[in-house]
Amino acid sequence: MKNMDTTIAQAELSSPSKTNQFFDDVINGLNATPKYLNSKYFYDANGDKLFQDLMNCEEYYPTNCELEIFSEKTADICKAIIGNGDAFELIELGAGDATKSSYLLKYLLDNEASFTYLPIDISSNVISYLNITLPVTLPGIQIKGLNGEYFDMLTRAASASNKRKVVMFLGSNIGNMPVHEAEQFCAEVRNHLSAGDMLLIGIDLKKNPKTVLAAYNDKEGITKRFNLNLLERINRELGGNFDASQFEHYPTYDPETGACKSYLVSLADQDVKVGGETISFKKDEYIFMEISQKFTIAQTEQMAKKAKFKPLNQFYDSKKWFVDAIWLAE
Ligand code: AVI
Repeated sequence: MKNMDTTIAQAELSSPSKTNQFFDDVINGLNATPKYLNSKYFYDANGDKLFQDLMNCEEYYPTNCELEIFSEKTADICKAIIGNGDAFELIELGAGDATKSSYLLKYLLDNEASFTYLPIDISSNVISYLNITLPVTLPGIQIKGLNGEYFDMLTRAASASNKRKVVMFLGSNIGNMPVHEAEQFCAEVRNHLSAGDMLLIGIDLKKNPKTVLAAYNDKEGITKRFNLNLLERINRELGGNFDASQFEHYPTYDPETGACKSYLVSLADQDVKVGGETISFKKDEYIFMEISQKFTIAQTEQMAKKAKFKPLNQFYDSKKWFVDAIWLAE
């Protein structure tokens, strides 16, 4: 769960090098024109809790759509990844609490598929949690959690065995990268795989623009707090003095490009201190906070092909708002 990821993110940021990286990224982003912050820093313990609340709020549809796919299409997804029945490694990038993948893991175990589950997470807490809990909830599972950066761990997984690999990257996390970065990310995953390996990727699709915008502009104001929390996190961890009440959350969705973007807009001319640095804001100046890109199916297929994957299967929720696609490494 993102919840766990982020509780974790905070614990792990307490190491000096990670705190310095956080500080450097914040200062670089706030000194840039236009100003930006990296949404990967949303997930401290508070951000984690807020994301959990978001996933339960009425307007935020992606989590429920993907859960529906994993719970209703379990057999079809598993058949596609089992293929001819050879032993394989099921690798999950950013596994969190493995709620969605547990549907697949249970089906694979019940059907005596020969596989090892390798969750990869930047958080050692997540990995310890999965190593301990999954053998209890899913008896018989072979699990080897890998704690570290995605691509370092993929390299390690690839060199540890020559079994076929099925990589999962769920939750439309791919949408939190600008399109060119998302394409590079998919190409990098492909570079770590061999022909015949697979990527199972969860992607949020273009839909009625009002539905998308509402998901990032919920009535309860959770998304707003989720964004403002990053300013508060900078105060807590980097000695900042942001006054969150002097910033307004401004979400946008462009149905033409599929880019859903969040900004924080300064309500006044103001100076903010972060560590020893002073950052000046003009009234109405904005900080770009996050992109949550939405795709057409044609765009997902184009992304697959650019990264040298062949799109094999597409599994949709009943509203066709979200897709979990299987791409074959050629
Ligand atoms: C984690 N990620 C896919 C979420 C999204 O939909 O972009 C993060 C989020 N931001 C605002 N609401 C949810």
